[in-house]
Amino acid sequence: MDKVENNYGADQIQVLEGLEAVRKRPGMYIGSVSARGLHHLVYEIVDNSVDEALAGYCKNINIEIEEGNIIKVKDDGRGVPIDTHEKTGISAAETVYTVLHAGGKFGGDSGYKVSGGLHGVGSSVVNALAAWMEVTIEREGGKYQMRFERGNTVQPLTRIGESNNTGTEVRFLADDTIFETLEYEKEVLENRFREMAFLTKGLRITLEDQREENSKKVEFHFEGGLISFVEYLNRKKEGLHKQPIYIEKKGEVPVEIAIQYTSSYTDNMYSFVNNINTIEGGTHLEGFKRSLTKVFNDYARKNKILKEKDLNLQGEDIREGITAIVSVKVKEPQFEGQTKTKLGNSEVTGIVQTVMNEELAAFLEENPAVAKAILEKCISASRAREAARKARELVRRKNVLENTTLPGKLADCSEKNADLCEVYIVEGDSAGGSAKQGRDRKFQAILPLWGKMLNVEKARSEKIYNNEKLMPVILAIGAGIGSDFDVTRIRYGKVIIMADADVDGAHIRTLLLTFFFRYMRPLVENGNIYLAQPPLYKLYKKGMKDIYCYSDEEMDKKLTEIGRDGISVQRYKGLGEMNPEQLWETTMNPETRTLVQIKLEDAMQADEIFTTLMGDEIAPRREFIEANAKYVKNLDV
Ligand code: TSJ
Repeated sequence: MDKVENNYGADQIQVLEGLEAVRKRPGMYIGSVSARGLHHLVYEIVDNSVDEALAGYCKNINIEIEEGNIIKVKDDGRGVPIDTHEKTGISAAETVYTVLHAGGKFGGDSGYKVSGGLHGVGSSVVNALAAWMEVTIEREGGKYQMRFERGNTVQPLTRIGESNNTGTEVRFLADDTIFETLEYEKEVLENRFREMAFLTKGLRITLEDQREENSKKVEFHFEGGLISFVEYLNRKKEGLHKQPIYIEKKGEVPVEIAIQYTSSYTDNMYSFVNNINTIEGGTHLEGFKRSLTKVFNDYARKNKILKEKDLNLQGEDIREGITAIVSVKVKEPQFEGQTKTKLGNSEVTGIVQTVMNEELAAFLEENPAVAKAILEKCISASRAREAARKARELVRRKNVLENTTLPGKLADCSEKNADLCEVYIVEGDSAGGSAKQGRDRKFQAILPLWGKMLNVEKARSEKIYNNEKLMPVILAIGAGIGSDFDVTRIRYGKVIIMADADVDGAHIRTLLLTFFFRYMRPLVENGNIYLAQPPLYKLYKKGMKDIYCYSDEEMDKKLTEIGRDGISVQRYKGLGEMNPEQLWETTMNPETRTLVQIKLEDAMQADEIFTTLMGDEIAPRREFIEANAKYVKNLDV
């Protein structure tokens, strides 16, 4: 705190200017003022309690969404220090809420703060963006309270009673003049708190949504920590071994890892640094992957599972079907990458590698049956990869011979700059025909799909390369597939899935999205995938321009506006019912259409959605397809 000036007045002015900047440009501090930014406020506050738990002083965190979207967070930690700063005359507690980035400057922390980390912008930012905030601290035999409005202190820290407990409680209402919405989504918060609880073994987090009638408290508390986490992620999959492999090493850089293989064909790895999800991976994940490959190959050779003449298993073979969590704690994490979610500290690679080399090798020695089950799968993955490579070569050679790289049914566009081009993937020949006639052939290409769609969730990659329905999609996009996929080579900036607004259409959409997610992930991450939104209804009347409605609500609204007199309603059952001009006007014309962009920022949720949608269990899938609107929303969050 040595930069605080001796002059109380001047310092206060500086404080207010700081928070005013936050209110002027909130996006700079919390990313956005959408629902996402709103939820960030809660994370920001809860992270402080989690820090207190990491420091070993807090066991319970209780969160409530009160009526009117007021958030309450209460922990049983030591309570924010209340002593008055001798120079400023302001309590330490008040400083936390009113000085930008003041959090973490107090002593006695765990050293691995979540807050002050990636999204740790400090509680003062939340305060600045709250219509009001009320803080209650129990500490040193007393109960203290203070209150702020839009970041300004309206009641400084005051002793309001006695208490034998310790802890911190914060209640706040986000400022509706800043945020687009104040409506919290319970599931979004739940997912976050569940993850927090998995990552902090023993911590008990509860959430109660009092906006609901008969609201119930949900509790997240996992004595198994990361072991519980992988069991949870695999709960709809079939494990190759019962107990997850668990590795933990305390030290300068504490490392915690849990692994469980499943019978699925994809890998599912998540990494964390100081409890922050490193979506782009980084040095810790690199160390993990290197060691995984080495240890399994060494074990397989030593135990003659791989013969001398055999090639080594490759990393991707050894990761097929794996679910793994890698969690490290780093004192001064460097975050890199596009979204600043990639760990850059180079020393961490070696540390994770060493821990894994020792502990995983020891585990395999002690559990030969598990080692054998996993290696059998790796070997068949390796064979499948080899078969896929041959199939791919075949495709390449065929293309060279026939001198055509594009599928026959593709109606390509004339524009050559991929950024300006779009391809509509259309189910069914009749809709494909209308789309071909209705499009603007300068920049819009049409690819009609036919044949049996393959469920990629249940098939290994070699089948994908030979599938008659997916092959045209791969060729049209023109950027390869799987580990070969190169997003810089895509032939269209927008890949638009156009399917009917019914259950079959939902099925096709899901299959294609799953395929893109599993085999062309960068396309999804880049935001190149869109869903076309065909209208559900047409309202028409003599002498009136046709009105198209894209939802029931929109139709109700329009009917109220224009009155029902003499209006006829046509319900579109499929794209095929529209003529080319209508299809252009309602669904394809960039001036008038609506596109839903698919964005997958939460890979974990996406994996679960696709496992549910495409896996073997039928009941959850039916529920999911019935709740189709919600599913698009989930993908969209
Ligand atoms: F964000 C926040 F400041 F608003 C906030 C902080 C919100 C909530 C719900 C909890 C907390 C918080 C802070 N809980 N526990 C703490 N602990 C400390 O700030 C603390 C306590 C004692 C000592 C010490 O050295 O004695 C040090 C610290 C940092």
